[in-house]
Amino acid sequence: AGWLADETPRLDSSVKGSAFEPTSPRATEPVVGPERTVDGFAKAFLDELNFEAGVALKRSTTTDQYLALARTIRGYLMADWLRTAERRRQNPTKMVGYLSAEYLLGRQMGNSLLATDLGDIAEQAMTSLGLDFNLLRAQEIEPGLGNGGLGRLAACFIDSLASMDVPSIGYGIRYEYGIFRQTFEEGRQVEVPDAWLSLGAPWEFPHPDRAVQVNFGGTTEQYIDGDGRTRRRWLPAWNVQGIPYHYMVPGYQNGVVNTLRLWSARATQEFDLKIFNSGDYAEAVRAQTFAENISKVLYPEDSTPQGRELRLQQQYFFVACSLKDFIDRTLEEDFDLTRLDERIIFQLNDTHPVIAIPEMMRLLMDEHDMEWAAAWEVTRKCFAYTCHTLLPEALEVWPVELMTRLLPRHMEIIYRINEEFLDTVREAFPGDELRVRRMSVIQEHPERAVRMANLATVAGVKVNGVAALHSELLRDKLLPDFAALWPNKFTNVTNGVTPRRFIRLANQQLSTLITDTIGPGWETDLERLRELEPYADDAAFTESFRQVKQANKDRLRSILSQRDGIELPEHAMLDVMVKRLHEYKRQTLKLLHIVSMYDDITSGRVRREDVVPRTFVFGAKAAPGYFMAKEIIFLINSVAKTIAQDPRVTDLMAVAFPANYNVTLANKLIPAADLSEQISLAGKEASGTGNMKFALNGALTIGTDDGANVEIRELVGDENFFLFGMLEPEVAALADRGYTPSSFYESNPALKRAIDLLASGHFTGGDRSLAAPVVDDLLYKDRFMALADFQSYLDAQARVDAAYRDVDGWTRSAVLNVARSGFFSSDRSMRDYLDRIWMPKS
Ligand code: GPV
Repeated sequence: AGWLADETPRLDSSVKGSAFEPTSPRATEPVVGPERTVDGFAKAFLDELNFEAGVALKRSTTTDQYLALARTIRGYLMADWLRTAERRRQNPTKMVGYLSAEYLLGRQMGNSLLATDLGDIAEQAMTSLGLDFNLLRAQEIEPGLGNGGLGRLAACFIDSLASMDVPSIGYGIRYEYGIFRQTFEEGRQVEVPDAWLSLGAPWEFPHPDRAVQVNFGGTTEQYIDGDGRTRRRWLPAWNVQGIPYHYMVPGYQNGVVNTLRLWSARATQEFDLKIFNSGDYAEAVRAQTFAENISKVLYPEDSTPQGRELRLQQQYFFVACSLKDFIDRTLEEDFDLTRLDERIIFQLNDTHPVIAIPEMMRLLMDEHDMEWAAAWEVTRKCFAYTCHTLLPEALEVWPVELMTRLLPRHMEIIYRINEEFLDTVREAFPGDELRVRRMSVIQEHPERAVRMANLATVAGVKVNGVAALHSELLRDKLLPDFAALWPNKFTNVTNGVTPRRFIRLANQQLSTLITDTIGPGWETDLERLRELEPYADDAAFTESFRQVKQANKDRLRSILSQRDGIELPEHAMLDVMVKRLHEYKRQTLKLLHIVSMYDDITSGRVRREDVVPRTFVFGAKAAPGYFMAKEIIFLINSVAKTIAQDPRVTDLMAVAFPANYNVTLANKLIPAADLSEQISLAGKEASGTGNMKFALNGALTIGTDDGANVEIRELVGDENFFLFGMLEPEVAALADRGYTPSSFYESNPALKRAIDLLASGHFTGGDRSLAAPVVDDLLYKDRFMALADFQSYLDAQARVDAAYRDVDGWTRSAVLNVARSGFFSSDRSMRDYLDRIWMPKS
């Protein structure tokens, strides 16, 4: 019987040594990957296919082959992964815990091949077996576990942390369905579930044996503990299990493989058994579904929180799993939890994981016996908060009623944190009760609710914005009261993007040209792109650079033809606007420019020979419940279709809106672009990261003085950037005066013509009502002042045309954009976080 008991898998990971592999001699024995030769690779592949999948090559499907290929590649990473984990365990130091509800990873295979430098070997091995390597690569459905910029930023950051060998771990949610797949029906967005796991999941490693329990609901009570102390405890009503799934995060050819740990919800066995034993089989299965709903689907709202109960359950679920996971790890080395800040700094990726703060307090006090003061002392050193927005409506608040029902113990803790905090405020600003109300973690109106950004700011060691302008506005406009109290808490870390995925992988030809010109190594030292500057005037180099751009355009044309049946002209300026559909990003301003150009040509206002031919490309998903965003998508598609069918303009303009813009498509689109559209209303886009990817791939930006555009322009130079629009203070002043969009319409003939043409039904089959929602909003609301910036935008577009006609001048500017954008590597962002927030040399 004893023997049997030992064989029973332990589900409680608080049992010492079970949460992580024991450091027995066995764990340090060398792990040897397959041989790095074509034959070695082919043999490993066949082993996967034959012995793991149980399929003969001759009978295998493309899916079988893709899965075997993926498993073969990950086999080469395994030794490095185990070695990295062991090295970190042997030498425990302070780690970075990145807490993010989203990781927009993109395809894994290309990145793994690049990290291991196995691309050529793998390709030759597949060819030797008679298989089409590129067809197999195309099988992968990208893990779309994020909405847009925020999720993709998290993916870039963990790539950089691995490439820089920073001890770190990413924590998040393994959504069974990621961001929806977008299709168009009659020009309108239709959402299809993203069943990304349906073909098998070769990149993940489930560890059901390391499940963690997460509690919800119930009540709290007072009790007297063994030492006669009065304490409080949580009596939860229900619970679920979190199952960790591990993903490899390979560094760039440096032998480091970090871990991304994503949690999946399951019903607890205890829960199950109780109901099963009661005989109610159907009820037991229902309970299981209920639990598994928690990690079922990614909420598709980007920057506009919906305040749904399941969303709060998701947030608490992954945060509770992650904190327990990490604390158990430190306990393994008998670590004193009052010094936890010497082992971890948790970075809060926006407010989504901020419930981690009261959860840490609860763990330390209720589960590890610490007193309030000691627990607070350490908790306030373990978190830092990144804010990613300036839109007040994007700041998460959770109703007290919901919080109390779902997390009653956390609500108590939040009240106490707030009480002590407000005492501090009153001490610093005696008699200023208005200020106290503004700063309180609890809002009273329109309903009592917890302001998550305030909670994060109270508890965090630092609060950072994501671009220089944003960090300033965050400090001075969004959280000025907090800045007055704690000026040193606020800092900036400008975002960045990983050059591995967004230059090396996306733009192989440019990468080769760069390496041929300045030598290798720039992929991990991106400031070295500066060495390209002298070549901006080198005829041979600029000719090659132009050829690379044209090759990328040709590739894009063939992809869009195959993928979407879109046929694009061969020679035209490629003008690209790809990002989530949001009114503040102003896709409608771009649309007004297109309609205006169309009107100029069809009315004969411009001579055809004076027109610079353009291809406009849009990529954008709208949140399924965002009415206006969906109307804008419909209108763009309507304009695209009308233009494609109008012989008066087809040789001069085309509009393409491929459905389902995602990381995979971004990698094909960005390297082909000539012009990058970054046209948000000044003061609304926190940073933008697409803007960086375009500049690094040699597109010129037309943009407002907003977010990271400001820094891009500063670096590449005014003469290599098309600036337009009001500056943020002008926007604020206009808003204060009172903005009436119709006055711009009345006084600007070009604007009036464009809007009238849109409104006329010309693009909507003669039906005016189909264009009305967008047109009326622009005329009577226009919250983001597209009409106010229209003329300035048109003028800037005229400058773009003139610049593009000068082929050499344009190429020079494009080269300088590449050469001067090295600052935007996410490696630099990670350096900044390390120096200013995570490991400051005090
Ligand atoms: I708040 N962002 C996002 O993608 N989702 C969100 O919920 C929020 C912000 C974006 C910002 O809009 C971008 O300006 C920024 O570049 C990006 O986060 C990364 O910081």
